[in-house]
Amino acid sequence: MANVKQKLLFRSKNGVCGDSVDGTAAAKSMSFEKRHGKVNAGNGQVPGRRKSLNDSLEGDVRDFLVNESELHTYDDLTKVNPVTPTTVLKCLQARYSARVFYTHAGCTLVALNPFQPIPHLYSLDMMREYHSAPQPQEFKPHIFIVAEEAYRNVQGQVEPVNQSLVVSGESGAGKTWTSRCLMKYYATVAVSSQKCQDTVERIERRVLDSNPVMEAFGNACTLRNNNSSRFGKYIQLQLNSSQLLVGASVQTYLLEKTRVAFQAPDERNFHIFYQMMKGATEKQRQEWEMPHDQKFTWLPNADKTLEEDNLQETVDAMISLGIETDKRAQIFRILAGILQLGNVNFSPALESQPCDLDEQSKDFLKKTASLLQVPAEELQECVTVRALRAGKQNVLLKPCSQSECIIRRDCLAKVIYAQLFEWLVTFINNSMCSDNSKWSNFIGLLDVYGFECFLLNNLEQLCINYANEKLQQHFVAHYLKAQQEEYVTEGLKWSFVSYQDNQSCLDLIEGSPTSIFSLLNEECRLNRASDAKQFRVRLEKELSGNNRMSWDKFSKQPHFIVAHYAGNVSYQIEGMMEKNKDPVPPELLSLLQKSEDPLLQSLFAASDTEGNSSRPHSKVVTVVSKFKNSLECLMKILHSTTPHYTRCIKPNPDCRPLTFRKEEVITQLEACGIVETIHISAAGFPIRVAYDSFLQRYGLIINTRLPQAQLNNNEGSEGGEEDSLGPAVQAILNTVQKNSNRFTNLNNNLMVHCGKTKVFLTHAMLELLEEQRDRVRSQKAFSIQCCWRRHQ
Ligand code: AOV
Ligand code: MG
Repeated sequence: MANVKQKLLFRSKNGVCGDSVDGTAAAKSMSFEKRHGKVNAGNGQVPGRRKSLNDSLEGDVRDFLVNESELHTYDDLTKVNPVTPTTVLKCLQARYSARVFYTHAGCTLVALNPFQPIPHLYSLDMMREYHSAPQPQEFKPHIFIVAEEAYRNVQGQVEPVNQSLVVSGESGAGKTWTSRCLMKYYATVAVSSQKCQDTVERIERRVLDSNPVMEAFGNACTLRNNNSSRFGKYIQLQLNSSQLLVGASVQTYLLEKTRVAFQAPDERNFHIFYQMMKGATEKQRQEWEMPHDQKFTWLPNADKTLEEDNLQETVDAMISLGIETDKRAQIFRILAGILQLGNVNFSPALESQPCDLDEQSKDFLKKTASLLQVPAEELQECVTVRALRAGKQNVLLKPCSQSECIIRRDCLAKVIYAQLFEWLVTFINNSMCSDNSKWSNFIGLLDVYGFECFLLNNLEQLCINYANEKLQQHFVAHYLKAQQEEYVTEGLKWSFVSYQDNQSCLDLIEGSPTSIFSLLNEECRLNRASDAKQFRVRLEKELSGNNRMSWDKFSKQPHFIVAHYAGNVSYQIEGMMEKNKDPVPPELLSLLQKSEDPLLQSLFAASDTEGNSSRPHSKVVTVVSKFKNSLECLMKILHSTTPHYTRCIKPNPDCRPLTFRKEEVITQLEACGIVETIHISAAGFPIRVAYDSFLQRYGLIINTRLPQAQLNNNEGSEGGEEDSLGPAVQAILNTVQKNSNRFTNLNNNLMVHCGKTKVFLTHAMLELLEEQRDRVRSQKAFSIQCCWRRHQ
């Protein structure tokens, strides 16, 4: 309740268009009608189902009730009138042109990517300004408002409540950028002003330094984004009872490890490899077997210069996190070993002989072996010969074909890299994580890979898009459903705005008993030879009735199409099974266990490593099963926190500064459900005030005050307020209506609804109430003054 009160106070102070940071005077002086429209269709009438994507973007501009020159002043998309995809788009475009990058959309924040540095917008002064403001929401929309709201909410009214900041959007939209910005915010405001507390300082530094390390190892240049996150992460910033940042922990999700050994055309490997190649000292080059003229197959597009290619920054961050010199040396040697391995090629196998290696490849293999500190002959044997168990004792050796050798080589690189990444994440956690007794609450920042749709999509994209479906569902469940259900609970009659529920898509992907995941796992367990074909046949047979699933009849490649909330994606079936099984030949694991490199040894010390178990008869835990489990844990955490959603929008596909492409933006607004959110927020009554609070604040309009006894009584009561307080509330509303000369034809019902325990208001109604309250107060102050003068 106090939350509503707080919002209520803030909203009313300066009206709705709070532009106090750079003080857009026009917004403040704008007349009431102009800001809300004469009769705000969005506030009083149920808008129809939103138009489809294909509707003309220019179509309904003539309906636009507000002056287009003022569009950029609309801080909240729910107040654009009428709310249509076109008007919302126009508003965002106008704001973008005016270099305003943040806009509220009811309960979410829309962040447009400027694609160029805007330093003052994120300065320390700006952080402090938002942090110290009594009502930061009065300021211009900003990611710092979301940050500050979460920070203040952690304390909770009754008991502390953990918070989650969920940042979503497509690849390159600005999720990682935003979550870095949020971390900086908390590392600035949630620290003691007594700087002598060096542990606190160390922690905030470490929390920030976890970013460059994780990004160096987990980000890469893709077609969509030069710094694309190839893993998902959820960082929990741990706060103590004094709201100080005392530690952090990070959970990562599904690193795209295939990238180590395969990079799509025009894409790159993980940044760290380029950092090494470009930033190594002469001594390091010798140590890493990396002379200047060396070419690496797994380092394509190395001529592209990125600001991310900064080895020193990564090393400095590693040092700050406490990764010691020895360990760093081991890490870089292992990485250098992986690069050498990528240059090893195999000649086609001659009859029942293992594939041979040419002289160059032999040399690369030797270098790999020396960097990984494993015997070179064993390394060669492991990648070219398969050991088959026959019975308990016997092992049969079978030479691999050329393509099998390549698979084994790649597998070795992937398993090492993935283990190394895991090790780093564990190290970072140990370095940042505070003792359980020292922190009481957390603010979680979720930054997962955005929805992806390439020409060729496989298991990685299916998992990424599945994660996005899950988040979308959480968003829908949390806000849209909750908002509408509250009307029902409060006994309000309300025609629901229809919204896209993606449960059916999730059922198709992960449901039981039959879904893509269940069939995929089953096929993997059966281990059949012609698995791609079989899988396709089963999908078609068992899921053909599902309207979220389809096939392109003309395509020769076995594939299936899923209708995601963000669009259709075609997934190729070839290779999907192998990726799901993700088998690691036991020979490779035992080779790595024999390494003399202490780090590599510890990475593979346990027999069960990240890949699948080396024991042949153990139950295979597939990639999708693991991913599903980790996402379920994440969803549980999210459900236990108060979420705040930020939707990042990529204004153009080429990452060009300050370029706004309407088609690009509207698709994203539709895909992430923003348009529906706006509809529901605007069509509804976004301000809800309990009867007692309402009377407390507005009682003076009719000269009524809520008796203290009544207030006390109502505090613990479960409804029934309407009976006792309803008439007074109604009287206030009637008076406001009567006094309002602007809204002569105002029908209360358009702007206010009385529920069982709360009054539901539109922004317009709130403003009327506040105006009248102010007027009564100044009249009273005036008469007190007069009275006082008379008594002088
Ligand atoms: P993503 O995280 O959403 O994509 P990023 O956060 O990496 O996208 O943003 C992409 C690029 O946009 C960044 O490298 C910055 O150059 C720029 N950028 C984003 N937000 C801002 C901002 N507020 N101000 C200035 N520049 C910005 V992906 O990880 O690919 O889904 O997998
Ligand atoms: Mg990212």
